[in-house]
Amino acid sequence: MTPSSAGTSPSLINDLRVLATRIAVDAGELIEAMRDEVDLSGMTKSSSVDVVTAADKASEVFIIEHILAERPDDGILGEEGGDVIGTSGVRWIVDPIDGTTNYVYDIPAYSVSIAAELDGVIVAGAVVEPKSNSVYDAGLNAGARKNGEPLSCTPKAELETALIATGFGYTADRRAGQAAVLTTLLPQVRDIRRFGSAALDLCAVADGRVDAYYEKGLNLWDLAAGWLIAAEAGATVADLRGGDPSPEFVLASGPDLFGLLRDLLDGAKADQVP
Ligand code: LIP
Repeated sequence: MTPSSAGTSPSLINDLRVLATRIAVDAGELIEAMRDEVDLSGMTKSSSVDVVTAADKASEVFIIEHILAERPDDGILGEEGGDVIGTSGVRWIVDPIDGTTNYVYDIPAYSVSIAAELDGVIVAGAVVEPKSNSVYDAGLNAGARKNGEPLSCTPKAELETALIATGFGYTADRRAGQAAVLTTLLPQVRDIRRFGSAALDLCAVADGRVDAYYEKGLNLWDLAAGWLIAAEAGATVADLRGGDPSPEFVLASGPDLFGLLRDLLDGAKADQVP
């Protein structure tokens, strides 16, 4: 369901937004404090290049503890396995460190991403990039902000001068397919950026630092908060088939660019790579 159709009370949305932001800021301070202890031999998950660190796990434990201290009846879905069944109808979707590879290499493009879903609709979210103290937040039908200032995506309406962010999966066959898509796309746009954090890519669309972002193969925790932030900044956020974004595919851009980029990516079979 797109984050635009829930009839949720504005005060609840604001409460969830404030809580997500506060905890994401505090978790960001935690992972920064742990950053210098990280070694490159972090544990791996889906492949030898899909790393997870002690900081990922410590951040998720911290976030879950602080959410449940305030809202003990809520559910939680966490990237590192911190799943909690709730009874309130609110489910928190947590990426304790999005951009873990950047975190391990100390490249300043990693984030804490926390979203609140109510009855299946994302209604509040926060993404914090701790290195630069950048705090993005949004509430359903309540706008998106960066460090308290309102956000708007770009009005870009042509491909030739569009700056496009994207990302790549962790397996060789998917990366080969994604490289083939890039070969089609790159000659037709201004340039490509690969920052390494989907949450920050979506925030970059929201604040106009890129004109669009697409990726195949995200998890819901990579996507949830950034989706709302970009949508509340005026972007269209969807898959290539007229549906909501999902692990299958996400494309986010201003409304006037979306159809052009969707057709180009559809022609390149971007959502059909392995
Ligand atoms: C990352 C995403 C990024 C994608 C990476 C990875 P992680 O999430 O934010 O957009 O390209 O492959 O999935 O694994 O750092 O939480």
